[in-house]
Amino acid sequence: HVTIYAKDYEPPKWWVRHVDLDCDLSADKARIRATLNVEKNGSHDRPLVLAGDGLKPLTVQVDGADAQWTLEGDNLLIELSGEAHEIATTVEFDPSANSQLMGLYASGGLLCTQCESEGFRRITFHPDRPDVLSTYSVTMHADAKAYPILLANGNKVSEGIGEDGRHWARWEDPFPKPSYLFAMVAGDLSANSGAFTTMSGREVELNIWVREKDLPLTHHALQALKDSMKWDEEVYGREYDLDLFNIVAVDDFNFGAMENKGLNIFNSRYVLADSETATDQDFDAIAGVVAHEYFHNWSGNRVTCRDWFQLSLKEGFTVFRDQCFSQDHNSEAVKRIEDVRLLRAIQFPEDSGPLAHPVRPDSYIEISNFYTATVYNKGAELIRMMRTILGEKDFRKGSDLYFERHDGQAVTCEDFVKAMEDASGKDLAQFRLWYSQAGTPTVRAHVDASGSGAVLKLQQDIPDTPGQKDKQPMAIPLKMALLSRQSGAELVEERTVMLGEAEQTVTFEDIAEADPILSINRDFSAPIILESDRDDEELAALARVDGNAFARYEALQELNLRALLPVIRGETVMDASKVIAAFDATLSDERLDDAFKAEAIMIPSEAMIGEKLATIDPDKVHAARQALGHEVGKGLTEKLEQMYGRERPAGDDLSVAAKGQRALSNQLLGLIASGDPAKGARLAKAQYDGARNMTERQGALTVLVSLDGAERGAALEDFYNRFKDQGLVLDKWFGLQARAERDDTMDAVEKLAEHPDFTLKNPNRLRALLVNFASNQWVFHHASGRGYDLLARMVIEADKLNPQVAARLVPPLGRWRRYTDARAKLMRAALQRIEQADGLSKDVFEQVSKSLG
Ligand code: B3K
Ligand code: ZN
Repeated sequence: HVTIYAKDYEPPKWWVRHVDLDCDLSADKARIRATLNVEKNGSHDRPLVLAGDGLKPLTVQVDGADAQWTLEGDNLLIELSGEAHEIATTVEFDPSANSQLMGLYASGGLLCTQCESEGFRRITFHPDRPDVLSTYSVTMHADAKAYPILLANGNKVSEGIGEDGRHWARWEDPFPKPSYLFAMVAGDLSANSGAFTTMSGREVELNIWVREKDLPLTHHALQALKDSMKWDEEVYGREYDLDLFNIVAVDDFNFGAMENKGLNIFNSRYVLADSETATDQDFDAIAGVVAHEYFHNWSGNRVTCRDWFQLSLKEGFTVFRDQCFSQDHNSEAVKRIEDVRLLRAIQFPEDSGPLAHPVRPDSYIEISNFYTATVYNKGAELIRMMRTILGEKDFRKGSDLYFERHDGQAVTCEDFVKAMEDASGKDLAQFRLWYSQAGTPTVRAHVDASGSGAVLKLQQDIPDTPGQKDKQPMAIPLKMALLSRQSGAELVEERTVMLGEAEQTVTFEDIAEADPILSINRDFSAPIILESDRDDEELAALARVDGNAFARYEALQELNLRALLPVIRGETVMDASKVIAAFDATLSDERLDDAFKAEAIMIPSEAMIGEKLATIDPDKVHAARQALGHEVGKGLTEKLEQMYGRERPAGDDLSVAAKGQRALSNQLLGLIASGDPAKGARLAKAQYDGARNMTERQGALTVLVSLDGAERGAALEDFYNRFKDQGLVLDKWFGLQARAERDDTMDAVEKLAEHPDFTLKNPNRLRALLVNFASNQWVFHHASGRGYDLLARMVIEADKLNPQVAARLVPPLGRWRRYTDARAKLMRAALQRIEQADGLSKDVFEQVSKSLG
């Protein structure tokens, strides 16, 4: 398998100015005739190289005449004599045999495409690299009955009836685009349609295409689309550019959704929802993904990536944009807390493990493996830090300049930073290290106060990562304040301190109090690990009085960890008193909203606790976390039950307040059950039986699945019978059981993998069972190694069908260095078994070989 290096980038030898496709489509045969107008780039005598993946050319013509060609591996080479030519090729393949779900494939009676990153070469021969931009015209022919709706990018310009019950449609996309944004869909679809009038007064037709029976589930997605269009006009001055915007939902999809120009294709889980079948979290995720894909129209499509090493250019920026959209439509602090939790749960482990890579990677074997939390979520943090450093006004100037300067181009992360620099006049030279240096910086912070002033001492340290050692200090923006211990008043008002040296001190004068408290990395202004020597009293005070909600949450998390870690290390027995007092104060604080309280009383997950340990013993982590939950549940019984007993909002009320109330209520139920499992089971079963929406139902079941007693089985059985025909809800049934914290979960997961409703062919179903299972630390790391065996077996099986999805299951095994010796050995053995499997894809090969290290 070949490694591709960023440093080897060369501009394309040939441009493709226009692509015309004629597609004859049926479920088991697609015949694609492509006509490319190519033009030499500069002066050279190199042949035209068109990438293919599993294709054989049936015909190859140059300027209308049959031409000489050769195949080099999968690639088609054609010698050309002039400066510009018309190249026509024909290929045929079977979409129903495409289990990789890349290129053109069949899903639930539909035909649809997925091209990012390199799927277009599975449809036709083409350079298939993002710096080759072309206009497209596409003619689709298909059976009119089986495929009444024919969609592609851009606008439909003509359509007609053919012979033998077939029909056709012709689409044109006037905006030059890279091939990864190509899309077409054929199927029996119905639309929930709407309209949006843009800021310059143009009317845009909006359609959410689904199977007819699913139409009632599309309202939320359509509203989210309208909200996104408005938000991008207001916040970034970006207007939609075509007269039509289509979204299609498909059941078999490798990830969340895809931003194809004018024709977004979505995993149906990010489109379909009503309150009976989707949780509040699902609703919010739908809005977030709809926004994300819509925002790509500017950050990704109008301005795209020069090469795939620049992936974070579009993904980091677009994640940042969707995070801000969701912050503006919900509780701002709570959305930030959720995003940081995700970053810590997924990106931090990635950054400290064998698969660590910079936000702008230097090399890859398979680019699909780099759609990671580092490129996406840490990438978003980089954009957020730039906004913090520049301020909102200059940041907007920078984004305006970026879009204006690069509209219609394929550019680099460097171009983005340069636009920010040019618009603001600020120097971001050192900041650029965030793009090239992998690893999560640790920052140590300490305050010395004398009674007349205070000195903040800061230190940073960036760990070695695979292929990178001895790193340079980074530019780290730290939002901080110094607070009065008594009143919480800001003795030093909030400001952003730039830490740029390995060690640095900041002096504050005229501080009357001798003992101010440090509030730092407010709003998680930098994606770092903070180590501070604040004592428990200081943390408890911060949790109570800090004016920054995020910082209050952080103080609570830290208090939890301080109760847990010494117990796990065997240094002491559990003392939950400080956590109990802090939770109590938080729950009683009337200035705080319910959504925040729900976050605040969440005990860190086992995985999160593990992150804080050099060597993880999952049994000890589990036992300590259970003990803390039990103490807190017992210690706060009265308050928890009283708050849990409050009246609930209407089942279909999706207001921010109602969502917050339900979230809090479900957290309270969890703590009650931790304190008193029997009572918890009773209350949860009652909530399950009386549930008026999926948030209440799933909340109850989440608690029940980890408990003993008859209630558990009864609720699980009811859930299955109620929802067995609704795939997206059945996914929840698999996921909930895989997340159960029980000593028989390992058995249950092995059984579920044999369940008639389980399949490796549907990525949602596969992830529901296996991703949830592999993130259930205590269960997955079963001392017997059965968890590793099961996952390895599944990776090998799944790889035969769908390498991209299989490769995503590997990282949990790659964490072996962090676990106790016996487990580490078993994990390595599982990786080695995968490595030795016949016909391994390059996707899985890359993840496994790097994981073995
Ligand atoms: N750009 C797509 C992701 C494509 C993943 C390809 N392996 C979805 C998104 O980030 O919006
Ligand atoms: Zn994206």
